[in-house]
Amino acid sequence: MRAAPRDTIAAVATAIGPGGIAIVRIAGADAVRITDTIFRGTKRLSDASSHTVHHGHIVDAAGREVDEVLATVMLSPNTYTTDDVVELGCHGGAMPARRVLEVCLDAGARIARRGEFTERALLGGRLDLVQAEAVADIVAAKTPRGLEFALGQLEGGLSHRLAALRDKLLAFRAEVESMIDFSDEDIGSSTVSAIADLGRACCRAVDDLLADSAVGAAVRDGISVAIVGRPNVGKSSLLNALLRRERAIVTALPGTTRDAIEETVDLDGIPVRLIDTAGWRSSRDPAEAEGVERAKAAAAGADLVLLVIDSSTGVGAEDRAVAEHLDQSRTLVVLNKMDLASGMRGEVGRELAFAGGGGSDSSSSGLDSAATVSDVSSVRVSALRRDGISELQRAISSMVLDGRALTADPAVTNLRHMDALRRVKAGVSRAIALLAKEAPPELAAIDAAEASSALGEITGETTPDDVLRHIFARFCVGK
Ligand SMILES: Nc1nc2c(ncn2[C@@H]2O[C@H](COP(=O)(O)OP(=O)(O)OP(=O)(O)O)[C@@H](O)[C@H]2O)c(=O)[nH]1
Ligand SMILES: [Mg+2]
Repeated sequence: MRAAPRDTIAAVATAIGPGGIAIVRIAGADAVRITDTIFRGTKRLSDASSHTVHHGHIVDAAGREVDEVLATVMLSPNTYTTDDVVELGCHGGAMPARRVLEVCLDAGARIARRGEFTERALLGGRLDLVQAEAVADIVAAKTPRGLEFALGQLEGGLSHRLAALRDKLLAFRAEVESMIDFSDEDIGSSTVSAIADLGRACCRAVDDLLADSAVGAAVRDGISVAIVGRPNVGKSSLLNALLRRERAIVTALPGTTRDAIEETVDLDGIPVRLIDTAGWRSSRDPAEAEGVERAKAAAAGADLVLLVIDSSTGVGAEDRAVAEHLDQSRTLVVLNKMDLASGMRGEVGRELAFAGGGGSDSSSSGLDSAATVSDVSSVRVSALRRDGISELQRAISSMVLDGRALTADPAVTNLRHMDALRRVKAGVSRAIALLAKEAPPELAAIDAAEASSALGEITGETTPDDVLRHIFARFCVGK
């Protein structure tokens, strides 16, 4: 994968379908020569200067006109892939770009793999792996906030901070390795503690990078929230209230919702996939029974569960039966129909026993302040009147972000980066511990080297090829 020969690749770079224009991108050593064989314009593209646009027609091998195009010529090295690139702006729609691509392939270009243009930018040293991944994040961004984070990453925000960490880590490694060459007498305890200080500085830098990464991951990848509860408590009404439109059918009859309904909303920049589910009850109707099974599966798979209770009737046996399946730490109780409730007071925690994550009577959770544990997180709303919905939204984000501020601007958004950074810290910490125990410095050097290699995986220096392939498989063709 690394030493890819710069053969000439081509792909349609725009989405297939009706549109104003469509672009076929050609990149490689022969990009201009190949395009010249199919381009008829006022001048040959080989005579064109870099970054110029030329009007003309694409013709097939039989000399038939395929489309009228604008050809943009961009010469190496100041191009997206770093090699010569030609972009053919065709008429929009599915056919013109597809036909132009076919003619390019007949003329000697090879169809590009997913993400291959960006992969070449990586191989050409124009982007590091973090920036290449940011390109995919830009394409996949689901909220304006997600786009903002990805653009910051493409512009090198994270790469610069990782470079600073690498310098610290190299200094630490160099000191640890230099200890190998000295005899025990030469290494005083003050030397060891100075080296350990360097290591601790690396750990602090990792902690800084990881701060607010949960926010970053939520913004980049989104979260899923399942709305569950017994029939008729107002789950579908709540979905509609959160979406601010009448998406799901609401009726006064229990058992209205059968299949799970999913919709995504932007909650302070976090793409939240809301899943409205069938009311939980045992039913002989096979369709409803299947719906209940799906509701249980949605609750098990969701990042957060909204357990909806009808506060006009209070907590009953059916509500308790639902709660028994839920993990309290991932559950937010929504007391709906507050407009009807005469006075249901807090303390719902005492009436609900959850499957896990602590409950009203779970002294086994290891927390000694049982009083606070018994108070499950709950929010009062009226889905019908749209009251309390913004409080609910705030409660959702604060649970997802574990109380962290939504205004934080995280450095790290990608789970792969988080995992590698944790391994950097683990390696450095192990090395520090070995030094403190006066173990042979060779052992500490191994751990320090592992930390370095984990850091290199983030930027692409030491990323295994299968991981690279996996990363680029996420890309679109033509990117
Ligand atoms: N007064 C009042 N009625 C509500 C409120 N929320 C929902 N309802 C009513 O409760 C009934 C059931 O609402 P749905 O949203 O269909 O309830 P559901 O939980 O989705 O029901 P199933 O899909 O059958 O499980 C409807 O008549 C709604 O208008 C509320 O906040 N106040
Ligand atoms: Mg419903």
